[in-house]
Amino acid sequence: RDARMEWWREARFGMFIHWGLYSIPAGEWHGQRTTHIGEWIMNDLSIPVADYKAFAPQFNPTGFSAHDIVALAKAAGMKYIVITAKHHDGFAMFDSKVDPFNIVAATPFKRDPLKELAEECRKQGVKLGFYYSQSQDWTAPGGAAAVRGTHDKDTGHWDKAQDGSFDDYLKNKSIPQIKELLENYKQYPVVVWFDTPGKTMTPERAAEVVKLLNKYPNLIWNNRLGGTYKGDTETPEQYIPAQGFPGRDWESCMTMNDTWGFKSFDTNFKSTETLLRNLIDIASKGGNYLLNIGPDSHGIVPAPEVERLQQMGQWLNVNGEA
Ligand code: FUL
Repeated sequence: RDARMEWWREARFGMFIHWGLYSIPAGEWHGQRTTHIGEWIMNDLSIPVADYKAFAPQFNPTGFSAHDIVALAKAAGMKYIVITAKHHDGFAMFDSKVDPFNIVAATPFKRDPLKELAEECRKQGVKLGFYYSQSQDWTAPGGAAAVRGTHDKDTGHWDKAQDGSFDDYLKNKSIPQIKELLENYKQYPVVVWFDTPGKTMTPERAAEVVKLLNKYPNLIWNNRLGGTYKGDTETPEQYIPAQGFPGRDWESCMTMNDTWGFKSFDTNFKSTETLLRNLIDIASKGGNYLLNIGPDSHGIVPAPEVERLQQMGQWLNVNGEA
């Protein structure tokens, strides 16, 4: 098990990418601005399923360049990338035969960014992992939703179209899509990053996912699958643990501004100096820094993010050790 973690322990610095349909509303829907993180807009503004799905035919991010993103990660000194393959909104950013609500089947773009990233990562020598929201899915019938605001107190749902059986969702969408992700990208993913299991991911249900994961002995997965599984890595979010996690591998994931998914009006960026201090602090405590970028609806990485990553790389070139 330790040999499997070796590259990850040495990596120290990775790129998180939150990118999906939520980059179209970019924090604002029907004149209302969300005060929360951009990728949660469907839930926070109670957007009906049909309206949210209608973003797909508008999604044509022709500015996306896997080459440039991988090169940017490398220039920053990052050793791996983790991208949202499917976030809580249920939209797959990859070619999925399991469910047509995906970037290849439902958009004019028709390209699979995960495939393009996998090819570039292979060429440029960067590791690639996939984030997958295994439990929350706000557009698939039966998918879980964190209970918020005026939504149903049990299911968290706000639209009849969300009614359904969670077990059917798990069996017919979530697990089959995880399988697609594990099978279709050659030597990637090396990491699967689960999220927000909630109470729906019981030990029995999580065990169904683990059965699949166990077929990939080199795979690293985090502590957010659910049930009683601790996974390989602790995932402190938006903070640096004062003492690290003695005896555990860990990775602080953080944003540069105050959102993961692109928000057009969030300009509250941390300075390059702060980001470098975070990296050094985390590395000194034995952790990894998974620093997020949020490409816009054209697939373009916001300029303040590019600038900061380039500056971090320049500093590391002079002062870093690897
Ligand atoms: C959270 C998610 O709900 C956020 O949207 C984001 O993906 C963050 C990294 O994890 O729990």
